Amino acid sequence: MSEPAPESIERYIEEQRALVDGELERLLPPAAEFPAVIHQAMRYSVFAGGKRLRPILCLESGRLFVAQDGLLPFAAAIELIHTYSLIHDDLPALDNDDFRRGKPTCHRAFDEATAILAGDALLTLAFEILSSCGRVSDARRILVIGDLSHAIGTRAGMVAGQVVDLETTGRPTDARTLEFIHSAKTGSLIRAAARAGALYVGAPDDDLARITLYGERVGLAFQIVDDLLDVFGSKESLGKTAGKDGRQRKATYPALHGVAESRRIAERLASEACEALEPYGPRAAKLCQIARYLIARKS
Ligand code: GRG
Repeated sequence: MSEPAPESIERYIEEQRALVDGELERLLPPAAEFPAVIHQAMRYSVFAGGKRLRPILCLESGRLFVAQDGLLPFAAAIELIHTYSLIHDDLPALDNDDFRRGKPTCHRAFDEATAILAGDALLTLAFEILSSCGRVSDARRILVIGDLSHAIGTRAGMVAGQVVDLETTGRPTDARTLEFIHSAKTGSLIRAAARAGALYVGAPDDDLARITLYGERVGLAFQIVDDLLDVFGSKESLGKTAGKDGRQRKATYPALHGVAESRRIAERLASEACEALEPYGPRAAKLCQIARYLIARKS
């Protein structure tokens, strides 16, 4: 599969990020709208930074099948769900973090009650957007909403991963449980983002299965790299506190498998993600390049 040079994929991702940011700006209530503090907090966390990986995957997977732009509000809604999860993950009762996306966390910049409500509000707004925006049949819209809801819930979804993560912190954790935590906590939303694009454009089952495999591999690889960055990254490069996993005695890939093996696993997963899309040839080059870019990232 012919792939664009890394510098061109970086430029492409930057362009897509700007597209998503424009849509987020359009969809979020203005900061001054009553009651202003909640809209300020929502906007603060959404626009604090962020790679916009999940919306970009959603857009790109839709484009693999059909050239269209009606998917943009769906992609932006996925970023709102992701930002909700970050705000709640940073709360004192969960990870108790002071920095996110290079800035004080939402509960530090505002207060804990506002941060909880801002997370709730972003999650709720996401589903309002998913149910009303875009140009898609009701049947496909419902498929995407159902799929995303499942991905962030308690049945092998994001909340399930977070719960098992909390339960296992400080305890010996086997490889299977660790894979479950990472795939559920982080992988399931990434997988659902990739699936959302394909579902939105009505991709047939065979195509959906390939995109699902791609999203699954990218999602797990992404969290393994996140574990590695926690060991080797700095607060400046990551925009969040580094070295926390070790201090909290969290189950991570480097802790269980070692650094070199964790990197090998992430690289193998990225290759498997690309292989899943081989039937599409050069059309899938961007998705493949994004998978490789994500495991080489430094933030
Ligand atoms: C309902 C209390 C409650 C919790 C919801 C918080 C939660 C469940 C789950 C946490 C999920 C989570 C935060 C997983 C970590 C995923 C991860 C690696 C996030 C960082 O993603 P990036 O690097 O961040 O894409 P940016 O800032 O670039 O968007």
